[in-house]
Amino acid sequence: MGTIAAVLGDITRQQVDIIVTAANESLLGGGGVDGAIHRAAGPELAEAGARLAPCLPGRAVATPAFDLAPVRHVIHTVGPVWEDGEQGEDDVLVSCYVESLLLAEELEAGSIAFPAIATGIYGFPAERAAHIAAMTVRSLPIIDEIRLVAFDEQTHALLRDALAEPVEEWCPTCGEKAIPLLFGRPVEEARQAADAGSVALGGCLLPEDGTEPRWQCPRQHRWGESRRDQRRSQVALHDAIAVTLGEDHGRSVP
Ligand code: AR6
Repeated sequence: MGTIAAVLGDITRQQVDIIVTAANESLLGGGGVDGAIHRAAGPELAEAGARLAPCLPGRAVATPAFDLAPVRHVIHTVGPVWEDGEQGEDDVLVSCYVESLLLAEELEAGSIAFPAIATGIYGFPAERAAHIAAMTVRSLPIIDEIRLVAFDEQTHALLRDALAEPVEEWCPTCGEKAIPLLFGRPVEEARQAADAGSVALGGCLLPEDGTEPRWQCPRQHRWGESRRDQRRSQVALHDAIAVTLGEDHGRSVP
């Protein structure tokens, strides 16, 4: 497992394999961070984007990074335009981070920098977006170095706090503190975390009643989580493994 950090600065100055831009569906460039990235990468970025457009909200596509080299690729993802929070905006924002991370993994990137997608022109509330960004990348730490780049102090503080926030869960039946529950064959690290008592192993088969429990308490009660909270147990799992392995996430960098 690598590092996930909140960084304050200009994303075009980040020395990483992949920079993510908060694009619009045309991929031709625009204002905000997208404008800065297009200016730094040169006009070929818009030409390459046009060949892949349109890109729907929540999706991500990659192009070369042109003049941003040694950055190898720009990933263009389109965030949700904020309406009232009831139009699926959260899910679209989660999808921006997930799709970008999966694409970066396919491109064998060792490092990636994200801006605070959708929090500028698209109007997504900053605190809610920071929480979603942090929880989503913590639930899917498949790139060695992940930077969440903030352009202002307030966003930096929100991201830093969201990255450091412990994920805790208590049993709805008895109130005891829970640990994340893992089904399937555990990788060696998960087995070690289970030996240390910070992860519960559920065995190879999911319960036949169709439920997918994600948490377990010391009295063996098991329960799932709401769709909205889906990623919390995943984050708890990765955190427990990191602690077992003695890794320091180093989650905040000035
Ligand atoms: N480095 C890092 N972050 C930056 C930079 C920079 N150089 N410049 C701005 N930000 P926005 P959106 C921050 O509006 O809300 C474009 O026109 C900024 O402070 O860039 O997803 C696209 O083409 C904010 O926190 O993206 C779309 O049409 C964050 O980046 C539309 O805007 C995102 O703000 C997308 O809007």
